[in-house]
Amino acid sequence: MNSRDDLAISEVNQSINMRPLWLPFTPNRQFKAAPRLIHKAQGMFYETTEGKQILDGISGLWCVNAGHARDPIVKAIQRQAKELDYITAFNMAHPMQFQAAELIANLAPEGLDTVFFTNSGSEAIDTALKIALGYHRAKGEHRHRLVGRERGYHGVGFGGISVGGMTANRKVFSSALLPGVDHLPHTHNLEENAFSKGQPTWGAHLADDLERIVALHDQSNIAAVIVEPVAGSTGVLVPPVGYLQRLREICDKYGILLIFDEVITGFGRTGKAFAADTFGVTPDMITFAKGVTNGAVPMGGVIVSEKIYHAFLNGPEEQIEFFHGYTYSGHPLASAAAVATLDIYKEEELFERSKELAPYFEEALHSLKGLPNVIDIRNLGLMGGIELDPIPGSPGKRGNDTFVTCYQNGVLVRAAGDTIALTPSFIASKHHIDKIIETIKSAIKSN
Ligand code: PXG
Ligand code: PLP
Repeated sequence: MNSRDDLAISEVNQSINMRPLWLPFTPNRQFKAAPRLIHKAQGMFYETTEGKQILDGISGLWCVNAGHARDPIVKAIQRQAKELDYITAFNMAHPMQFQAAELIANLAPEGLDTVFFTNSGSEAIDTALKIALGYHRAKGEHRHRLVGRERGYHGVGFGGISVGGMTANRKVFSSALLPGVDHLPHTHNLEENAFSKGQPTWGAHLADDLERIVALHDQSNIAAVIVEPVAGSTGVLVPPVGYLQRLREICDKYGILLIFDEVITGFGRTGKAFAADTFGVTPDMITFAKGVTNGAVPMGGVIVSEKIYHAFLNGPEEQIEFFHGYTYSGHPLASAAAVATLDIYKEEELFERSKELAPYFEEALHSLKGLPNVIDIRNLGLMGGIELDPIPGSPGKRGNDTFVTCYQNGVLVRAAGDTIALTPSFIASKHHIDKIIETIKSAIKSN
């Protein structure tokens, strides 16, 4: 048998046995028939196993905010692997995870000061939902109901899909979803808000639906509301002006915890550390993942308010306060990657750079208005969505075809159904934005 090194790069794909791997969120048969394989990344670019350069228009998957293969992060991971590979997270710890927690807490809005580590966004959501239930119980209340939102994405755990609102992710599992969950209406409305730049002006009143849910179940039963400040996965839905403020007010009125799922919006995506800062609304908890390590090592977590953390500290000191945790919570490699990543964000002022680039990105995106089948364009910070008119009877096909054409032409975008999502790294130059937009333009014209 050939060793991999003996093979020409173009032969590598054929030499791989693709059968044993089940790829996530992927049409496996179609993919394996025409695979897209990446073996290297640097800065704004991927390299395919055929040696072709692909401009990354989506920061990996909304995570590589500082660009690929950043040297200080690579070195920090290497150093950490050599020094301490693993220590149990239960009743033991290592110094780096405290440093990571402190840096994250320092970036978080005032009052959110305690970090619980997980390994992914999905685990962060399950953790936050459990903290919400535990908080009310610790206070002697038995609030157990949770409120999510239509079209919300909160990962793929049973908690996350229960409060989430992505039909395809829920329908097969509908008999096993958490009980006691209501959903707010989503905020997407083409008639009122199509082609809004930044926050749409119509729709703050949609938050008032929470009043209806409170009236239905009584406030004494409702533990928490969870929303993405800007819905990402569903195709970039920007909150209407005043909407998040209204949610905060209603939660305060009834003693309901407000959770912002900032797995995508965290770490500079909206121009500030968290979308909570961008919108001037402070939740009681923030879930994060992705950008915390620049995508280099899996890590997620929940940032909770002082009030929540202290509510758990009500038993004897030798008693575990929260029966929850993961084998790899605060893993040394992830913690080292997080510290190095947060240092880069600070040293290179990347959140400011994200903010500075946003107006150029906005103009470039909206230059696609008027192209065939473009029915909406939405944006906030370095998040953009271009909604295409679905082909009748084949929802998602136009989006997927556009994604494939862009890839063939050297640009990676993401199709969320028929919405093309763009989320460039904060190190992108205007030239990169231009190339991404030009490639999408010709793909839209040809599909
Ligand atoms: N919450 C939000 C808001 C997310 O965007 C998760 C939770 C789950 O994180 P993990 O690490 O468990 O995947 C996410 C993840 C897309 C896409 O197509 C986005 C995500 C995942 C998969 C696809 O935009 N975001
Ligand atoms: N399943 C079994 C059998 C386990 O022993 C464990 C952890 O010890 C888990 C699942 C959970 O794994 P993790 O802590 O990585 O989430």
